Amino acid sequence: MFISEKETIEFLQNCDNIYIFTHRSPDGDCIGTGFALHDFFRRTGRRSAVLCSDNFPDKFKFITDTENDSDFTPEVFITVDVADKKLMGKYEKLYGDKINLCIDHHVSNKDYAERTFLKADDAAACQVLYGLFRTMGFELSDYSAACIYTGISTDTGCFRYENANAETHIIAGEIMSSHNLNYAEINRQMFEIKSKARMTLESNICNIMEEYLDGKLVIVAVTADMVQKWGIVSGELDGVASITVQLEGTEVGVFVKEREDGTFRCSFRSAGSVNVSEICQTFGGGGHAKAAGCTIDGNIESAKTQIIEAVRKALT
Ligand SMILES: [Mn+2]
Repeated sequence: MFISEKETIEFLQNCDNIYIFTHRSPDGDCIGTGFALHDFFRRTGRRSAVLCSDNFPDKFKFITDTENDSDFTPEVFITVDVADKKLMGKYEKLYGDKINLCIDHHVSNKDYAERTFLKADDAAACQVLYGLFRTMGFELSDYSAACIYTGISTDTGCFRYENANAETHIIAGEIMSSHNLNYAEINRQMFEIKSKARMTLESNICNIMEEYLDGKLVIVAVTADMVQKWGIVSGELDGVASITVQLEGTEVGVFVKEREDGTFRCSFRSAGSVNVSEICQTFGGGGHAKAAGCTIDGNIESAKTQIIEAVRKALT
């Protein structure tokens, strides 16, 4: 059930012993929201822990290197930036049907939780959480300011995407003016620093780029064999999807990655007017108009054929 800001604040102010879940393949937004919420609970005398199906990538250490409370029996379950309980990964089975509150900004949110606070116009779940804190009059710590800023910056591609609207910039400005925040260093860590392995990976990615539909569609498909041959470890492919729409003339880019279970994780990006969330929904996924994802079964060739057909339809 979708609930109001007031109801959400009441809930947040009155719960205790909380598990906060991010989505699998965690990004800056779910990590930032999860830990900023954890910081809120901690500073208001409650116990909570942030849980994720996958490990947090090293570059978020400045956020994730904080103590989770332990030794408590969870009573309340909250998801952040999780549009679909499937995205809870290994935690879905145990907790997927028990979520008391979901805080999200995905228009495709499945309304799987008991209560959902959704602001689909917000650029990031971190922006949603910031709005709640602001209404509550809760003052961020420097730490949670860094969490929130990181989530907003990463979900907007460093304030470059269309979702970075005036309100998003105003919020970033508020955070910057009232906190000791090393935003330049955060953005350098998030967007510029690359390992040698990453540089090599990006050149490999460019080499396997395939163009379809007169160059309007680019597919980059990384199979399990390539993952092994290139020595890719978890998290290293984050952000690769955006490379698929960098080539001149591309309208839709799809980054396909074979998972260990043989299914394909497909990340769609749109550089033009195609709504890739709609395409992904036909495959049981979802997301945003310009960035969305889904899972496709079968073999790599049939996955590509399905993608090409779906994009061809969307382009006409
Ligand atoms: Mn997000």
